[in-house]
Formats: sequence, C-alpha cells, structure tokens
Amino acid sequence: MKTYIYKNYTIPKWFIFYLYLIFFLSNPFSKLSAQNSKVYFTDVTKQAGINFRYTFGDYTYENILESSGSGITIFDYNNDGLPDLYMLNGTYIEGISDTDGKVFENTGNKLYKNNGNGTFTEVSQEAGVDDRNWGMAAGAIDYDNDGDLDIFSANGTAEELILQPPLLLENDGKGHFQNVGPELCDYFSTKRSGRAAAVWDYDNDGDMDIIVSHIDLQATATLLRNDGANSNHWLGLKLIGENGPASAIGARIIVTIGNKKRVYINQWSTSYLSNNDPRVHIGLGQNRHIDRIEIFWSNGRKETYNNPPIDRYLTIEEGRVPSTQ
Ligand SMILES: [Ca+2]
Ligand SMILES: [Ca+2]
Ligand SMILES: [Ca+2]
Ligand SMILES: [Ca+2]
Repeated sequence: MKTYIYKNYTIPKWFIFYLYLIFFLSNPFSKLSAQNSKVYFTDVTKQAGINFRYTFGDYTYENILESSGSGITIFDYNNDGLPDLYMLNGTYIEGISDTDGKVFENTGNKLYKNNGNGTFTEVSQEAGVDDRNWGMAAGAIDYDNDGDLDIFSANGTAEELILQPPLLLENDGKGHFQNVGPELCDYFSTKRSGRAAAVWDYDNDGDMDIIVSHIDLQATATLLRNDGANSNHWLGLKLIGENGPASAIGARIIVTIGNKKRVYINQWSTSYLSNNDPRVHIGLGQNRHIDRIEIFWSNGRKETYNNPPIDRYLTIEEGRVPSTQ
C-alpha cells in the first residue's frame, strides 16, 4: 500500500482517508449543506384547492386595526381519519368599513375538507360554519365528549367596539354544525369582543373548559367551566417525545373503537395568541372500551397501545408505550 511519510513517521493512506471522513462529518458547514439538500418546501396552496383570502372588510388600514389573520384550526370534522382545515375571517362592517369594502360583505369563515389525495374541497356552507361574524379565535373542542369535535369561536372587533356573540358549534357527527351556545350558557347570548381563546380541562375532571380574553370596554376574561359532559366517557393523553414534550408536537393519534377510527393531532395551539391544553382530549361517548391507540410520533416512529384504561389522563413516553407491538 502506498504511504505518506512525515518526518520519521509513515502514515498509511487509509488513515488519511479516515481523517478526511471525520473532518467532513464533523464540519458544521458540511452538515448544513446536507440538511439543505434534504429539506425544502414547495408552495402547493393553489394546487391543493385552498383559495382562502383573509379580509378585514376594507382596502385600507385606516379604520380597523385588527387586520391580522386569526389562525388555522386543524381537526378531523367528519371523522374520516383525514385532518381538515378551519380558518376564521374578518368581514365588511356597515358604517365602519369604507364603502368600497362592501365587496367583502359575504366573506365567511372557511372549512376545507381533506380529500385524502393532497387536495381540499371547501365545504363551509354545507357544514354550516360560514357565519359572517368577525372571527378572531377558534378552538376544536369536543365539549360534550360524544366523540365529535365541535367548534368554539370568539368574535367581534375592537377599535369601533363592534360586539358580536361567541359561538359553540356542535358537530352532529355527519359534518354539520349548529350553534348550541345560547342553550348552554348566557355568555353565548352576550355580544362581546373576543380575542384569544383556549380550550382545556382546567379542573382535570375530564371535560373541556374554555377561557376567552376580550378587548371591549369590560376587558375582562371569561372562564367557562363545563358542567355537563361527565356522563360520557373520555381519555386524555399527555405525550412525551424522546426529547421531551415539545418533541411530541405534531404526533398523530389514531384511536380504534370497534370498526371506528378517529384521528387526533397533538397540537397545542389552534387559535389566535393562545395555547390550548397540551394534552390530547378524546371524547368516547358511551363507549367503555378502546381497542387500541396508535401513536405516530413526530420522528416517524409508530407505537401501539392496546386496551388502554379510560376516564383518566395517561402520560405516554415515546419508547415506553405499554403493550407495544
Ligand atoms: Ca376529515
Ligand atoms: Ca362533540
Ligand atoms: Ca373540566
Ligand atoms: Ca366539569
């Protein structure tokens, strides 16, 4: 074998190659280059059929300060195992917006159904979620623990104090929503200017509660304690990924009950300037048994938890899932 000689030492060629390999793998620039060659994004919004355009009801920023978007809520509204998209919108407001802004009079919220092939179909009107409120915050919440994810939304503008009622849209399980808020609490009949909203089980009793901030003249926060969902069963999951709880964000959970499957995303934020309960909440209705939970961790690992207990919160750590197959 050919060798390289330095002073009195003879260095084999394979050792030179070895040193070069170590240098290359430890060089941060080479790592950056490798990462850049693997990770990239392509804007496919149009091809995916998402034609959402946020409006604040006007062409200029002179009248209404709240001209920022209101976030995106991702949840499976029709229980077909495919996560769908819900986006709130602003709107034209008579007497406040410029008259030119009247073209934005019929801009409602948008619900996009995931077709499962990389495209979405807008179903806002048929689903009954295209209200014309000035939407600011939305949360997917199974408020009655029946297994169908419902929608809470906070509405209203601030600068001119246009107050609007918050909504609690109950999902009938077939993809249609109806506002049931006023039947459940006077708060839903009160016009406010809601801003940030979070859904979480603050008293750990298994049903989801709601907190909303407001920027109307009262400027108070409202905490809505849920007192009616405990007749149905439920399960809550606190997921901890291999690098801590944050590394489990984005994990997908498929819950199988008999021949039914439901999908949940471990997402802590679905709304405007707020953070939801970091636990995945699963309403079970009258089901007393879950056949299995499949967890698709963010790094691609899949683990299965068979026959988990219900009506409690479980902490699940990646790599330590009971009954893993
Ligand atoms: Ca779906
Ligand atoms: Ca529900
Ligand atoms: Ca609760
Ligand atoms: Ca309760």
